[in-house]
Amino acid sequence: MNTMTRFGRNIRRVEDERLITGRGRYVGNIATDGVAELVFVRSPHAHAEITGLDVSAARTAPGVIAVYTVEDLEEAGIGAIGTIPMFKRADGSDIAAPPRFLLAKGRVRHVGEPVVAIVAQTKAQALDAAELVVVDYDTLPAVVDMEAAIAGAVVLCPAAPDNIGAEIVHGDAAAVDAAFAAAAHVVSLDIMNQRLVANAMEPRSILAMPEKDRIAVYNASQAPTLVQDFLSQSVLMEPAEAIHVVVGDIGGGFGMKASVHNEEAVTVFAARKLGQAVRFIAERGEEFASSVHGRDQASKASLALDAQGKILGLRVDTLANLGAYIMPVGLLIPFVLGPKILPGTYHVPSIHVRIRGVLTNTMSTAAYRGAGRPESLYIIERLMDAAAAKSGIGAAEIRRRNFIQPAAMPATTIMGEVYDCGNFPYFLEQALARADDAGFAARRAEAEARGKKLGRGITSYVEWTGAYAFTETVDVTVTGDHRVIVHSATQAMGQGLETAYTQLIADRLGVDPMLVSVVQGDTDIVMGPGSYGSRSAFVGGSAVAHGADTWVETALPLAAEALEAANADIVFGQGAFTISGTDRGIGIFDLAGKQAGGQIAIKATHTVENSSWPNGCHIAEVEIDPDTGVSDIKRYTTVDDVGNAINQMLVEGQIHGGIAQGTGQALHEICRYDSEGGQLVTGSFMDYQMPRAADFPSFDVTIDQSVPCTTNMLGVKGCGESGTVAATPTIINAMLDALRPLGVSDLPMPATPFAVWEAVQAARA
Ligand code: SMO
Repeated sequence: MNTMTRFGRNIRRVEDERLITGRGRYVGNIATDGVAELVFVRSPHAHAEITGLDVSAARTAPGVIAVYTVEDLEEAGIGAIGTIPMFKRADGSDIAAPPRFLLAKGRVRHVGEPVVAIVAQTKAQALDAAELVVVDYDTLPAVVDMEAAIAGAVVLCPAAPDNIGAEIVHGDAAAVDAAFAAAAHVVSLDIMNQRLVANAMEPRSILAMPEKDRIAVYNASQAPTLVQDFLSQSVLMEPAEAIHVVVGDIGGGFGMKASVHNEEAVTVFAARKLGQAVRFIAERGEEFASSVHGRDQASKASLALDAQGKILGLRVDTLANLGAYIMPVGLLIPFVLGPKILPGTYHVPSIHVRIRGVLTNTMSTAAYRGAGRPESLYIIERLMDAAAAKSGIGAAEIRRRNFIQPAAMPATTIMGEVYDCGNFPYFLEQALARADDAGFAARRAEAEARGKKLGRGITSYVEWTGAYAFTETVDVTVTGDHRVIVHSATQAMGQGLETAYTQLIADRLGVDPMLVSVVQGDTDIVMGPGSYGSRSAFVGGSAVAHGADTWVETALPLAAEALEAANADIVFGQGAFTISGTDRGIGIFDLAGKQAGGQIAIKATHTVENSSWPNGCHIAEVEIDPDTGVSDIKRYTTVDDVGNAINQMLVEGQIHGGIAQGTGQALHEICRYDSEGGQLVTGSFMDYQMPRAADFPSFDVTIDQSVPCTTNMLGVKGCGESGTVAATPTIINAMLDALRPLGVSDLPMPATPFAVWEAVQAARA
């Protein structure tokens, strides 16, 4: 593989030495002298009226500094947090949801809902005091399953007797009806994208340190400026400038850390109220119960095709579990962001999609790696394989017949999105060759001879990046003492952004990467949307490159002055300005040293033109023991189009992690509530299975840079989530391919050995 890129060398991650030698700086590493610890008393019930609340014993317990309930919040003017008023119910009435208070008010609506906050000198004292809080609950029937919820047995919000908080429809029902009426083949599937827990290695963490006129908030957040805004508007009612949000290293975010949770808000409230530093670091169990969950969408999906296997229409009816309280992105993901890629890589002439957001007695759902795209891609890719099987056309061939062709780019999809570029047929063929298509039949026969079933899943995926947050601001400073400092408000959480930005700036300015420092996570320095929707390299990277160019433009007249030449005669290259046609010049560091203050600093804002569309093809071969249901991923091959890769090693790392995470959904993970009482059944790693290294073969990943993105100056498309989007259908389709000869046509996720064994037994019976 070509290891050179147009951005320079694939340098090793510059952040790793710090991280692997224990010099990472997480919230939990900040010195805690004089820092009070905050813990929560949480609801043990899924649904209950609070009939009595006695915190008096807790207030006088040893070490306790304060005990807060919702009354204290309301006294400070902190009311219910708003939802998204732009969405409506089917009858046009306003979006309906239980009011989200930061601490429960009158009623609890899911297990783990924070009810009381206790601040004490030590965590042990806070936990002891929590034992002394008496909460009287009158339990109510709870509903956690969406079908039961829309039947209205238990009502969470009187304005939504059917528990449908809001509904949205995309597309043209009449056109789809006509397509289905004319179809030669129709396939329909009930598809469950089960609920998942983000499980970042580092739990949610926050430390709030009030100063006289300001407050410093150290928080593991993917979106520091969003935290600042939320605290300013909904918690402290202080101007944003008074709130200094600082983010150090983050031990994984996966979208979950893009939401501001109640716990973080209450911690900041407590610190401000007490005038003292307060910290909250979640326990693992609290992460399971009360960090925003992902997915949880149930779809009835049908695809209509003509006799040649060409798609005529797509119909999807989705119930999206919002939880008890609506988090803003929890609604945007199923309603808007996910459906945009329902057509996938295919020409879909008609579409009709209905999404109903359902209120249940569960934790809120919100962003989780991929955020809507994994759900949608899973739907279309499952349908394509079902159609391939039903029509006998085959998984690769049916895709070939339906791809949006490269010559049609830029292509506007039936969802109204513009794919700027993409060569879907080429990526399929590349991946088939790389995955040894020719040898598959022999491998399958060999497995058969051992009593095993080998299947192959082929996914042609596409997803969007940017999340419509297309603008980013950077600072670039070059100093006389040989440093280049870049400030970006995008936020590293493990991706390697420091490395990617270092490479970009070093390449653009022609300096040694060792001299570059990338500074992120400080709202006093630079503000912006943060990192989510795989936007960092795409939007943030473009802004860094633009910042370098802006720096050169700004410094050029200064160089002309220093060299006593006209601007027009100055050229820039290799870290120096020179007078064109001569050997007279000045290096950027020398030039910076000559300026007042010994540096040249610029601020630059840049906006990319539109979304980008990472795509490609993933192929897995999975072997199943039909007698035990145990599956084994034998091969996993990808050819990924991320546009230009700033650093292939980083991209491969992102793809690897994405495959593991998407496979987690396919085979291992599920967040389960008991349908009777609404208890969280999977509240620890004993009950919630994460994928492990031993579950995977070595991945064969090819980054093909032949189709650069046209919506940004770098030609990059992003890669943080694409592996997750592609892997889930790849694994399940491989398993169904293996089991179809036995009569199995569907598998639930996670497709555990037991689930597979059951499906095989049912088919045999
Ligand atoms: S969960 Mo992603 O940051 O769209």
